[in-house]
Amino acid sequence: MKKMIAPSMMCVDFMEIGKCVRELERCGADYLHIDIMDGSFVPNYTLGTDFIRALKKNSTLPLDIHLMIERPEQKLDWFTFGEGDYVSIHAESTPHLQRALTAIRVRGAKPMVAINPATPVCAIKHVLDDVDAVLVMTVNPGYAGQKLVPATLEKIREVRKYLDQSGYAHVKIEVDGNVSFENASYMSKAGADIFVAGSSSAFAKGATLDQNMARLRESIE
Ligand code: S6P
Ligand code: MG
Repeated sequence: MKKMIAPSMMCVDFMEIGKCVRELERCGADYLHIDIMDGSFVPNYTLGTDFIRALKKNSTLPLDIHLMIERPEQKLDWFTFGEGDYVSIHAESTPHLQRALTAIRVRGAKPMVAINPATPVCAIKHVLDDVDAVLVMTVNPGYAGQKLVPATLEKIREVRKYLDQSGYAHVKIEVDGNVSFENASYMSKAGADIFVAGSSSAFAKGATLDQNMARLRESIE
């Protein structure tokens, strides 16, 4: 399976967004990862509905929308997404997880279920028919620039094994949080397919975006 990179738009210099999106298209980004935070499910606010609309209008890259919001099933219509886009929602964010994932599929996008570092793998067991991917959070969601929670490396391995053994080998694994050049290589070996690239790789200081993307590509392949 081809390994994919999804640069995190919350790590972009907001004064240079247009230029940066063009560069990401040129240097082979597979998705644009967009963090949506509601100040309740996570202790922060980040990007929003207008930002997604602007990206949809100005880039051909598919989106990877990460909803860190309470009760996402009540808010899906606020967002612009469609065929080819991933939309992830957290298992911890709603008592109606299956309903919410189905609603994403009905709207034409690829549903992804996300789990926080402390959430056990069994939380995804009964929604595997309803997802195209599982997002294993490798930090607690809310901020860029955090340190990897080490136990999540083993968790990636556990999810991959569980998916493969239970007839869901086609379901991809995304990793998000401190996907540094070094960590990305371990994550890849553990079975991750989609890598959210933030301040510890694509946007790391001291090299160009182009150089960082090439280096990340090397560490995951
Ligand atoms: C965190 C968010 C992430 C961050 C990404 C930043 O809550 O979901 O997508 O943007 O983790 O990457 P880094 O390398 O700064 O951890
Ligand atoms: Mg994210």
